[in-house]
Amino acid sequence: MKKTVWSMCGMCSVRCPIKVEVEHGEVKWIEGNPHILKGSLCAKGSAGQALQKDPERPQQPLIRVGGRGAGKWEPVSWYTALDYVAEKIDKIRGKYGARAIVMSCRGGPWQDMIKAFCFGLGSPNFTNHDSACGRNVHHASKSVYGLGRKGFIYDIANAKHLICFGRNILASLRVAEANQVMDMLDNGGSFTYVDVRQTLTGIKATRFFQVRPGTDYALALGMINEVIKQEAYDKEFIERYTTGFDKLAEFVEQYDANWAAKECGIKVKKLKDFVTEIGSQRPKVIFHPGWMLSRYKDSFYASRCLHILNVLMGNIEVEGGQQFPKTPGDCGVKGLRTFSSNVKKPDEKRADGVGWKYKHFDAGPGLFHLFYEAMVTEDPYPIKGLICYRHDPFTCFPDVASQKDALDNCELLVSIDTHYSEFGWYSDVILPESMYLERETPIATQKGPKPRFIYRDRAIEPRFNTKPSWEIFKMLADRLGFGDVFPFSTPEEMWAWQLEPTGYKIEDFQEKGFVPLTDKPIMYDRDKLDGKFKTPSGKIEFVSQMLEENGIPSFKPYESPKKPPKGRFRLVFGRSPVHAHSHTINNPYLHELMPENTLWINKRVAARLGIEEGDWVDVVGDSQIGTIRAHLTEFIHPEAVYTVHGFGRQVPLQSRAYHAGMSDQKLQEGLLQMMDPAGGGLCLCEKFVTVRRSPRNPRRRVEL
Ligand SMILES: Nc1nc2c(c(=O)[nH]1)N[C@H]1C(S)=C(S)[C@@H](COP(=O)(O)OP(=O)(O)OC[C@H]3O[C@@H](n4cnc5c(=O)[nH]c(N)nc54)[C@H](O)[C@@H]3O)O[C@H]1N2
Ligand SMILES: Nc1nc2c(c(=O)[nH]1)N[C@H]1C(S)=C(S)[C@@H](COP(=O)(O)OP(=O)(O)OC[C@H]3O[C@@H](n4cnc5c(=O)[nH]c(N)nc54)[C@H](O)[C@@H]3O)O[C@H]1N2
Ligand code: SF4
Ligand SMILES: [Mo]
Repeated sequence: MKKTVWSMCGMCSVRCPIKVEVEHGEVKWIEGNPHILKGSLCAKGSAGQALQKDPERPQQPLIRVGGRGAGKWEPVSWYTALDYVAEKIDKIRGKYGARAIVMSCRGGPWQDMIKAFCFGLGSPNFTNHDSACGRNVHHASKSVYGLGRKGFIYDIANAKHLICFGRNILASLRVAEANQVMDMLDNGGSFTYVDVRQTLTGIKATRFFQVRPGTDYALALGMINEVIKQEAYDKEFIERYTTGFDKLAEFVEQYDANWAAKECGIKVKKLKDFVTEIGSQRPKVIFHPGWMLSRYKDSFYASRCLHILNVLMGNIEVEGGQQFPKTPGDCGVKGLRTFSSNVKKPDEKRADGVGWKYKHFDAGPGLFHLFYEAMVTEDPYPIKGLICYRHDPFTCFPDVASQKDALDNCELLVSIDTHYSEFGWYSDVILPESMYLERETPIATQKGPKPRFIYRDRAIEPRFNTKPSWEIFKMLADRLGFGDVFPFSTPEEMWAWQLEPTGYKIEDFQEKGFVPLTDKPIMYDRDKLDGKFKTPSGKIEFVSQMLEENGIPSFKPYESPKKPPKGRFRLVFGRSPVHAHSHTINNPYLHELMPENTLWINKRVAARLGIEEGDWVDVVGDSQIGTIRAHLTEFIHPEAVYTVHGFGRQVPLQSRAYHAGMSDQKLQEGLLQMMDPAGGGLCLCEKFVTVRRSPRNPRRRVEL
């Protein structure tokens, strides 16, 4: 029997809408939802079938029987596993209070369910991965607009100029966004790319600045200076909607284009020409503020400057600029019922200090890495349990050895995952979730110019003894006495409960896989944006009241990044278009496309070290060593070496990924608490490593 099922891809965190063709209970074809993505899908999305067929994933609940990380597991039934977890939670709750449990997830459209579980349990400590991802960009955005990172969408397809600072938008991709960039280029748009190395994105760009690592802030300051000097900004918009322009102009006075070009190692004429060009193209100019600019000590300020450059372009609520994401409310439709509306947020201080010790940070998911401190010091109170849903702290956060030391103070570690994560392998219980083709999920709202409700239906039955997350959380909540937070027992009941205020029914999703809430894109009147900016003054704040009140300067004097000592390099990293972080490394198809990572090193530097293309090299941190093949190129700054994140996995049951390539996060020793105090992001690029030819026997995969 053939059927078409509407779903959402689960191979990375973008969750592209997909159409799945199923025949006799088997997935035959996956493509992007034709109504939204015109069929496009990326390589990872196409490899969903391989994941579904792969037996190298947890096949039933597992309880640890040996020491943590020893890999001795007892396969158990769902009832036994859930009873075990509930009993442990209950014991911790009785002894230390529910706040001793931290719930973490990977963010995204369904995090509300996990948040509701956390609050229902009585713990305020809901968190996610973001201090290793977009927190600096998010907080920078809040300081300028009072709105977070997702406070705007970018109308790239209609832009005249897109500028990306280390936002490798065609490799670290979202399908819809990559398509928009290509449309913009086809329409004759300009594209400026800034990186320490050449990339898939850089080679499509119309202008490429290869900068010295860690100098983005200098470049952005130089750009602001030159924009003001050339009067290339939107005076009317600045006058109408912003505060603090004079202070900004005064601050950037010292950072002119000549200075910036020298600091970054680029040509000043190229920089000045760039500013002249955007001056003639504004307001259809978009500075991408970065997705994961949380890498250097001043990335918060670099991102803040990129937000400011957008404002100077006057690009808000215009075609080809930044637009407010429209909500169901803008279409006259009531929003979905949320799970967290069913529970009261516990009235307790968070153990990561966010909201009381760190008042300038968004209390939402807080900052995960700060819980490790609380685990060790028991300040402000003990943390004894960690439940990670769709999150692998050992690949997400640096310095795995320090994380393990902190976690050893916990009495319960649970991984709810579709794969064996590195954290899962170390934890006490693995609760295997059905992979995305084998499960349904709650309905989600996708905001945008044309908001919609969208859902994921089950395409095929689970191959193994796994369950969807909504059922896992429901069953756990039942055991812990707050099952009423999830008042449903089937997906149909869940969807009906969510949709109840909206007036829609699940049948309305049948035709296209989603419910469009409007036919035409919605734009606000650009002359009536008052009330849209959520800063204390209601204006766009170049001088941020929120920062200043918390003793953090709105403008930080520039400090040049340290040069690595002789023989050492700054370790930088990024993504491959065919892998999603670490969890696709073992995927049979994607492993074939990219079985291991390499170390990019500048050709001239490599020659001095006697390293040739393909040689094994040791990359030495403090105590950790990674061994990897060298890739020699002229297209990387000589101060940096680069690798793709996610490799060097140590789960023996993942035969393809096991010790293939090198892990960057293990080398990032000492960075777990190196947080940008202004932005909250971890400074992941502030690590110097030594590189040398490796004596390793190439036939051996692991040195035992
Ligand atoms: N050194 C270094 N550190 C980094 C980065 C880097 O480049 N270098 N990148 C940073 C960034 S940008 C991010 S976003 C984080 C990402 O950090 P992680 O949280 O590690 O993100 P993922 O690898 O996407 O996925 C986490 C887990 O979710 C599981 N998973 C995947 N699909 C599902 C599913 O459908 N259900 C369930 N239950 N689980 C699922 C995966 O198997 C994986 O174990 O890492 C950050 N940390
Ligand atoms: N295929 C694929 N796509 C993904 C993901 C994935 O895992 N796989 N993950 C998604 C996630 S969670 C995120 S956060 C985004 C991240 O998307 P991006 O923010 O685009 O992140 P990266 O791929 O890590 O690219 C970082 C780039 O920064 C460069 N860089 C290093 N130092 C500097 C510097 O000093 N200045 C500048 N200008 N550049 C520098 C690196 O060389 C690298 O090319 O990608 C998303 N998309
Ligand atoms: S970007 Fe690729 S892997 Fe990610 S959700 Fe979309 S199709 Fe899937
Ligand atoms: Mo990320």
